[in-house]
Amino acid sequence: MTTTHRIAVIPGDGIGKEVVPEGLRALAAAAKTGGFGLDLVEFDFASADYYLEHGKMLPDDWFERLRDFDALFFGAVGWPDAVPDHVSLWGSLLQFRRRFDQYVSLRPVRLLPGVASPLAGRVPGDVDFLVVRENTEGEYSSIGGKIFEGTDRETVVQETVMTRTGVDRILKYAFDLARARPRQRLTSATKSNGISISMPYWDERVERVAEGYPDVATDKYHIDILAANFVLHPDWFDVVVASNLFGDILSDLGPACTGTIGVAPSANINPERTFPSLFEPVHGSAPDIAGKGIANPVGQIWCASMMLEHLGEPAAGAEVLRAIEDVLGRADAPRTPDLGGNATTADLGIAIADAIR
Ligand code: GGG
Repeated sequence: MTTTHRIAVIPGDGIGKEVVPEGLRALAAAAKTGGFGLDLVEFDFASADYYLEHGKMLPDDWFERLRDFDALFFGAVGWPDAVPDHVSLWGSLLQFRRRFDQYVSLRPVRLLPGVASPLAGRVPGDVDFLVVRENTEGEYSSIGGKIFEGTDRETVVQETVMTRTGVDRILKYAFDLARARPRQRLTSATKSNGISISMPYWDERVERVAEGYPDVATDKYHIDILAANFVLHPDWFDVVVASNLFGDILSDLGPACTGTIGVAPSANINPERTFPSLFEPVHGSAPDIAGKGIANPVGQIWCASMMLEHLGEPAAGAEVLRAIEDVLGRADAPRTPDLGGNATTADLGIAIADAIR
């Protein structure tokens, strides 16, 4: 009997609406050759258009409507001309991550063939690591407030939240990943010299959890020098675990070092599979290039690969990634402007879908 995967498709804003169709094109090709079915249902919420019509980013029953899908395939959110950024993010993506307990944000950083990297002399294979970002707490809290607004004494406070459960579970996920990889290295991002309560606590939990993984070589760097080392020595890293904010920054910096953030995927994972996981490119809605049809679809297509692996279709997932590498490695590949060419989003998306066997 053919397995059919039920996927909720949420294009969102800006270039999300342009790259999601290319991700779906690759998924359809992978389903055809892989012999499985896809039941796709598209939703218009989590977008500025929806907000302008309804005064909110999501319908009241979004949780019930999405919870029984096998996965969520998401584009990008944010359209600052229409919705303040913190309203669009907190009103959509952060709700999904929290209510569906997608506490792992997994973000691969890899030098791809045919993608010119600013890292002189490095070739594919030299840079291949994973950023594991804590995804439900940390610096992304809405706890805090303002007092004396509009006066000279105006004061703003916002809390960071680290729970033992939240910190330990992301660390264990990262250590398990590191243990399963050939290099068995884990790097922790900290800033315990300046952030004097939450970050020493993070370090303490890293040390405690590491006791259960004597086979994994563990080190830590303050976030400032770690960012510098992403640029100077990206080949040092294997699995990098970070709090919500540090992980967000590092997972944009990593792909930028490998040439373009346009190729970077991410998986927001609920490891227990109680709820659906969500797959979205690292990039945002990119209002500066939206509507021009020139966005790089590779990040979204790579998300399709990660989603297939998560859905129990590892061969199909690997085939989608192979097709990406095959096409980008060709001298005559269609290249979007961020890759140094003048191809359209669809040109590149079609070439990759056609390469899926
Ligand atoms: N596809 C990713 C996206 O829409 N990102 C918008 C954004 O601002 N994300 C911040 C975050 O990932 O926490």
